[in-house]
Amino acid sequence: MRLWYKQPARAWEEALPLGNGRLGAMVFGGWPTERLQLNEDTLWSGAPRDWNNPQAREVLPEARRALLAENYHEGDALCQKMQGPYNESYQPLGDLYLDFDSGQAPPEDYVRDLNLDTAIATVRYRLGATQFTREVFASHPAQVIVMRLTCDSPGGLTFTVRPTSPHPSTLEGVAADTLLLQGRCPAHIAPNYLNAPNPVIYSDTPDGPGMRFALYVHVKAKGGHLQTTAHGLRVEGADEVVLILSAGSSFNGFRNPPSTDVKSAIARAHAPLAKAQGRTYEALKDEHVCDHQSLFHRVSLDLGSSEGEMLPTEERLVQSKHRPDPGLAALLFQYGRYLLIACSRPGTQPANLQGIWNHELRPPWSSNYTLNINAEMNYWPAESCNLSECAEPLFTFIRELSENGQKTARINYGARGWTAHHNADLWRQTAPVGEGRGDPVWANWPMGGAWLCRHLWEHFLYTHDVHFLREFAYPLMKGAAEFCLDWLIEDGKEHLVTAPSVSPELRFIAPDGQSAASSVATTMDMAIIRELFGHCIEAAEVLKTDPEFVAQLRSARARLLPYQIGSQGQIQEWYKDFPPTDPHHRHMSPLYGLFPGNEITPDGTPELAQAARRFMEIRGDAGTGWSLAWKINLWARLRDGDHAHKLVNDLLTPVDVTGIQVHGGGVYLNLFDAHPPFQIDGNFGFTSGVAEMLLQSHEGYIALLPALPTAWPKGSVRGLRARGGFEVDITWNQGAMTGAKVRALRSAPCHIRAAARMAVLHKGKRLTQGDKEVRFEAQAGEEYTISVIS
Ligand code: FUC
Repeated sequence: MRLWYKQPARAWEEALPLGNGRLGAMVFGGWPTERLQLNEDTLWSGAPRDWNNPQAREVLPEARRALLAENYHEGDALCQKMQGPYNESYQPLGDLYLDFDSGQAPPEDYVRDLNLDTAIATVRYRLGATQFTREVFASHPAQVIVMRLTCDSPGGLTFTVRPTSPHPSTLEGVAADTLLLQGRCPAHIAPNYLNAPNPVIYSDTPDGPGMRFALYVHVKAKGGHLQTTAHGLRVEGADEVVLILSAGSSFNGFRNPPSTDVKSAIARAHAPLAKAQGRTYEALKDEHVCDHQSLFHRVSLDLGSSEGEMLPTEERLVQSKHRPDPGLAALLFQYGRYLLIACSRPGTQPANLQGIWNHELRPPWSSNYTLNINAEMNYWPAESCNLSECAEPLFTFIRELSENGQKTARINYGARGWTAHHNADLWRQTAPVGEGRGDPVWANWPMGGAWLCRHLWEHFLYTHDVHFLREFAYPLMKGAAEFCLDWLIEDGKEHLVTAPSVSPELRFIAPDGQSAASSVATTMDMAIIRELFGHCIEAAEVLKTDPEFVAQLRSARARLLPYQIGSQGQIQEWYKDFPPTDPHHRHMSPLYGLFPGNEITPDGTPELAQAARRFMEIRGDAGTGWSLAWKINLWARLRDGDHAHKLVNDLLTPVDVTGIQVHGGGVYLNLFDAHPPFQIDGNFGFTSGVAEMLLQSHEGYIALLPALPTAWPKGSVRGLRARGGFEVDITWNQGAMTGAKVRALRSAPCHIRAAARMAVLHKGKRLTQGDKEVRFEAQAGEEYTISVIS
């Protein structure tokens, strides 16, 4: 459970990520200069504003008329008239540099690593006869980043501590051992994909707009002495040094402009520092490791060992292309869990396109929350991989989005309920962006809220938390469904359809030979709405509420335009069988119902499953990082373990740190997912995909090893979660299950399927047995052993 390297990071994408949900650090491990690139998750440009476009409401009926009359280009032009301003960008906080005196020869025996099991990054090297060690971690309980530097010759540590920021900032020594950096973020940033003359705007008045932030660096040295300089703090001849970093912003909630008084940021940064300062390094470290392991240790995965384990991660990645290394897939699986723990904890912001790790003022796609796949993919592994509480930030985000989304629904479309489009940010922006020139194929897509709601329902399915469903989830789901009810229109042929409707983010070739984005009732729109209505009906039944609303949903659901099968036997993407502009496009939108949805299954809907397979064959395997990850999940749902495994391998392709590509996804040397550029969704989608290969529970039963590839003949997994409230362990050998354990988190019927004859044992007593299938009544808190019988 370790990523390790024999040289410092040469690029940001080689540095190792640490995080406590809120604070992030990328550790470079350099010599003679160490760099920790720092983030705080509320640091964004701008402030809330009105993104809605009242003109949209007048344009909408025209757009609908045009699209129902098959005038797609006119429809696209009208869609653009419904757009509003672009949203803001996630911001870096700064960097902590440690400048070591470099008079000597370069270090020997250099190793840096990230231990996923302890969430500690370590750098070790030798200079002459002296051994140096640095350890860094981001503590969730203490809300600080801690670094300890040691060496084995007395007084051997001499360096300057130098915090900087890419933003306008000031640095001062506030005590003999403490530095305070204060700064401000831009008042506005134009997204990186726009050609803007003046893309990064800072206010130049002292109390002008822009998020304020503060970073404390506290230095505790054993031996030697400290001295404040113009650029930082000089440590001279110490035996051991502990640095404590604490940061805060002036974020004032998504509804309000951030305070322009830096005092609130300073107070936020100071409180955890004051507490941590008085504690020993060992106490902080033990508390951190214990907290991390309380989440991380819930799941273990063993896919067998290989020679690759002996290699530095970089070489291992390259070698895995020639020699099978299933352990590397297990490492990347756990890395996804590690990253989710590090960037999404109750009370923090949800994971954005880069989790919390960003060093650029204009990060790719603003380091947004993009809702037509990416933000959702970030949370795919949360429930299945036993990190349910890490999804809390997403749920809060959904509730907050619904507030602005109600206004967007009403102002832009005259609709009830709430909606969100493709882009969202810290300010919970919900309207279509694009300023009248964005391509409707991504901008004019109002299904973000509806898609997000599946996470609320899934949380209920995994936990059976009725209180959560009643008080939190159902009202949000209902609001999203009300919007969809109002958004649906009659097609004049007995069906309810959506218009304008795009299939993210693929344009089609219209009958005149020109490409177009918008049409009517794309397959994905219909799938999302059908699913949301279905979930609302089920939820209302659990809660015994809203019979009239349920009746409305039922009748509307029955009239939604159904799936169609296209001329090549594939799930059809648009309401007509248009040719796509890019047959190998990265988005798998029409297969929403196969994954993340569960409407299409090989047993339940064999024709659709076959058409989904055909769709995947035509689309091909190549894609961006997240696209490869989506395909792992999709092939797993088709129970084709070998094809899923091919994509597991494809994603484990090392990618250069250059440019944006749409067919060349993989991972960077620090195993961050490469779209490219870095986008964390593929890490989370990968972890989810591996879990789907080993266990599925979306069809009313627990399927053990539904898509085990031949490349993983022997292994074990412990602690995966199944819907219904179960925790499951499985072992297998020679490609066949050898046993399993099920722990019931609640009393409920348990229904298991696997390719084996099974007996269920409880406290040594045989409860039942069956061929390929067993059912029993599970009692809360009890463990059941599934043994394979011949
Ligand atoms: C969508 C995708 C892109 C990228 C961006 C952040 O627009 O189509 O590939 O992932 O989001």
